[in-house]
Amino acid sequence: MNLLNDLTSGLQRLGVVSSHVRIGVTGLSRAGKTAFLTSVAANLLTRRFALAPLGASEVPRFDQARHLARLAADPPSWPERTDSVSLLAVTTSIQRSALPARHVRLEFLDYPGEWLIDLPLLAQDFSAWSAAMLRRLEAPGMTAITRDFLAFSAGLPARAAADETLAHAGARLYRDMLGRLREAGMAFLQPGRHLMPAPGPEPPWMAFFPHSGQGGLHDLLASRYEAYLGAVRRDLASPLFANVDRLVILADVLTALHAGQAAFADMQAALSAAAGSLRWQWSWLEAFAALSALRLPPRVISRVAFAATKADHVADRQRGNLAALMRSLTKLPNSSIKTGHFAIASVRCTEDFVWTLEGRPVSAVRGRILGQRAMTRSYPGEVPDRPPDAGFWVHPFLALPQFEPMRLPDGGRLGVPNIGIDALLDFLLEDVL
Ligand SMILES: Nc1nc2c(ncn2[C@@H]2O[C@H](COP(=O)(O)OP(=O)(O)OP(=O)(O)O)[C@@H](O)[C@H]2O)c(=O)[nH]1
Ligand SMILES: [Mg+2]
Repeated sequence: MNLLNDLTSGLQRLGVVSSHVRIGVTGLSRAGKTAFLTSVAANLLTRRFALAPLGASEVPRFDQARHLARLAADPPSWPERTDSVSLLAVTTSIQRSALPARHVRLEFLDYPGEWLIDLPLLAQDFSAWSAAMLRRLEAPGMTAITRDFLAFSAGLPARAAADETLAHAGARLYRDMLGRLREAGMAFLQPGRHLMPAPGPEPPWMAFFPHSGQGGLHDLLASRYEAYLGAVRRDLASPLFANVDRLVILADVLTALHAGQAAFADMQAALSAAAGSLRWQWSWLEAFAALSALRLPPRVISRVAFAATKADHVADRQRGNLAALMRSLTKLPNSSIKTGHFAIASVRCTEDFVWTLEGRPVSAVRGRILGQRAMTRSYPGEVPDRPPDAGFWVHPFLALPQFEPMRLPDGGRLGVPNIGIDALLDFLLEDVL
């Protein structure tokens, strides 16, 4: 029976009878995940793809129609924040010469960014994580927000006893601080689920914070940390996560450039930790599957597309640099995963134009700011093609205006104007379509 299953699934994976591809879309908070999926779906629907039913799936449906209707409304509006996983499926049939038609089903999962942020935890024990986290909180540019928690932490005796009141006070202080760091544009905020707690009453093991002592309090927090990792592992081993073939990792690199050196360094650390943990995560899953002989081995991620989003904030001439910058931020350890790097705008808001600034022509963009009638010009600065050195931060990268999406003709049924989505999908699906 198992052999038969293997054979059928093998044929399916080879795409002889049908292909079923699951694509995870993730990225740091506000990276543009929902806008990306809305645009991908709208554009696929103009090309012989149809929305597919989700059957008995336990994952909520990605509300494509609603997101698209908002973008196509007059005036248009952006999607609301999302804080849970959702699923979008599309299908098509491909007919090639004399071969039977091949059925293709693409499933896209909109993952909250916290999922990505928690991956690197799986490779660290509590002491290693605490040391790394406390170090990050001491970085210049952070201390205005982290001061109170760091003072609390420094005041704890190294051999503090296991004390529930203390554990709770510390956990509350720590979580408030994470929230404020997020508001300040930081992204590498672990544990991610502390900012996105699961619905329902909170289990006691959620109450922990980084601590570098050696006493009973340390052991209590360490056991909670392990319980937390257990929840992360259970998520990953659930069929929902384990069957992902390909991944799209989005990052709003331009906003991080504007937010300044500390925020940029933080995003860089988050992206490289996430990229670094990809290989490790999947080898863990394989080991898990080998133990449970009743299941097929989970698929291994074969391709990852890293994309810098909102690239319509800069002119075409700068987008090559933006993609190169994304490449240098996301080096994967030697692995068999194919990677591609892109600068994209899922929902294009601007057009390029040449602006004469102080007698010199610069490649700028112009678009309508949300709620305004007139066009606004914008030239935020030169995009560096690698992580910038200290000199770059002397002249700050300017703020990015909140542009309004271009008006969509025909309620979005003709697709969504974008930059670079086709190239990204070509890379991701070239062996399938
Ligand atoms: N100019 C421009 N802005 C964009 C684009 N895509 C997203 N944005 C902006 O980025 C914001 C966040 O986009 P979302 O798609 O909601 O991001 P998200 O990653 O789903 O955010 P969360 O669900 O809150 O984590 C939007 O409200 C827009 O202001 C784009 O292609 N161009
Ligand atoms: Mg979202």
